Amino acid sequence: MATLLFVHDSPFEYPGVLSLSGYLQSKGHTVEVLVESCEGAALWDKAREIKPDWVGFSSIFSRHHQCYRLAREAREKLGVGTVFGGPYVSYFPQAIQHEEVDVIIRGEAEESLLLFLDSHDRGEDYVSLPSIVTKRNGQVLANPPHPLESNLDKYPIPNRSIYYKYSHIRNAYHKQFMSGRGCPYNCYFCFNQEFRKLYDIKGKELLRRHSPERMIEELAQCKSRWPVKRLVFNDDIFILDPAWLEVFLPRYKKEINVPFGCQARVEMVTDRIARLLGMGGCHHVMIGLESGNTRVRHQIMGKTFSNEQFLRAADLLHKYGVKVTAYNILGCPTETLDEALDTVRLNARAKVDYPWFGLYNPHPGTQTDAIARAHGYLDSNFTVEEQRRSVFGRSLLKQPQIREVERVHKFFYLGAKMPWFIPVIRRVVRYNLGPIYTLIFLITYFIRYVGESGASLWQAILFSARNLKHY
Ligand code: B12
Ligand code: SF4
Repeated sequence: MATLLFVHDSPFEYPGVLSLSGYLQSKGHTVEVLVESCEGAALWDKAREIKPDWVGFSSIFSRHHQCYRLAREAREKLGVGTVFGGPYVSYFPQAIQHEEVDVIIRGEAEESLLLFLDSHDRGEDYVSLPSIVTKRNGQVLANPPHPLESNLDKYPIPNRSIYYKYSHIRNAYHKQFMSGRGCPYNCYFCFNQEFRKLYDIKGKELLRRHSPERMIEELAQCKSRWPVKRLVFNDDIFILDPAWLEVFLPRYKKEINVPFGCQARVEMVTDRIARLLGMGGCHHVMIGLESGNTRVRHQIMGKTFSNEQFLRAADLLHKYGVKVTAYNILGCPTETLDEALDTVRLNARAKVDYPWFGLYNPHPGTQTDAIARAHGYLDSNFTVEEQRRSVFGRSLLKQPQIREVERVHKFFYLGAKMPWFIPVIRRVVRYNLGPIYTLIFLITYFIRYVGESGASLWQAILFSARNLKHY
């Protein structure tokens, strides 16, 4: 049976890689993961000992350059083929033109990767398998995706030791879980539009979930083997199905009883849901507010709830002892300085506990990106490949007041926690104070992280030191 080695640089578990490895292992293939930031210089020596047939890369937009670099190294040091998957190459299959990318498997890949490894074992050509993008004699060949699996319980509980052999992933404050896949919304800036296009799906077939029993089993198994202080459900909208929560959360409280975080959509936070979450031991709910300005949120980001709905959702969660994390994006196409400050103000009014704040990163192919291009705020020849910037540094858009908005971003936490400071921020951001902005951002982001994660000061310092290079 084939041996597949996943390599990535970031020091945390990737739920997609966990799911793939659990499924492939259950079918008899050998799967290993090596994390560069944990292995350091020993990475390729360890890889050689594993003797992989293929090296796999789980690509994410803005981390894609790291995947290319590691793939070049893999080919040079191991002399084996490279297979890419994950959201980046799924929506940018042109990545196959890179010399170091041998094969791309688009979309959810449990079945197609299994078919690929099976065909390797039989010594057969993979070129006609579903979801495959590859190149032959200078020609790019791309096949339609394998249909989505509707029964997620078909996939076995992943073997987390492929990651938790590393002490700082094992001991990290959050452990990541997915109870379901898919989102029914269509926000203008989000990858979900591209996901739907890939599968040509309009309805609810996109939404799939593990049964409550299977999810409890996975959590219990993890808790019995490793330290679990907090966990996060990374489903796009964890609260999508109140009936599922009614069954799952009481069992979770009884059998798992670990504080957790989850993602929610404002319109779906009702009194019943907030109560259930509070009773289940939910520590914080992450809500994508994006912008506190109605024009920007509705017309540029495609999220059509009102400010009042957001305030009500935050109140309900607070009423049941659940903290609120709001995801905010500053510097969206056409956003002015005052509109950016509206976002700070709304976080303050809602008493958001952990405001998260990034700068808008254009994703070519999305509606928000098209708005930026239509206004001439983004170079027309800008492609997703060039994107190297993190969401914390500078904006790529060339639009009025963008420098001031970038500086509001650095003061975001202070404004959201001390609204009386917002008029001062409005004045200060006219001046270029150089690294002072960065320093304020780093300190306040650190404070935010400690609060939300519950990490000890020492752990938070270690975590920040490891992740500073992503700034
Ligand atoms: C969990 C999560 C995280 C986690 C874990 C990241 C990870 N690499 O898995 C954390 C919180 C750390 C994170 C961070 C970031 N994330 Co994130 N994250 C998610 C989230 C919510 C769920 C991902 C998931 O586990 N899905 C479930 C699994 C089953 O699906 P999957 O990961 O896509 O994997 C399947 C396929 O893609 C494929 N596959 C995956 N890997 C591979 C590898 C091979 C070889 C093959 C063949 C197939 C394959 O098979 C898998 C199983 O079917 C998604 C949104 C979403 N709903 O997908 C965003 C998402 C993946 N994140 C995104 C981004 C941009 C980021 C950040 C860059 C944010 C930032 N600016 O800092 C960082 C990057 C960190 C990093 N180094 O990876 C974007 C990616 C956009 C894109 N087009 O690439 C997404 C889609 C969110 C969005 N709305 O746009 N993220
Ligand atoms: S609700 Fe969230 S996951 Fe769903 S489309 Fe909008 S931004 Fe994407």
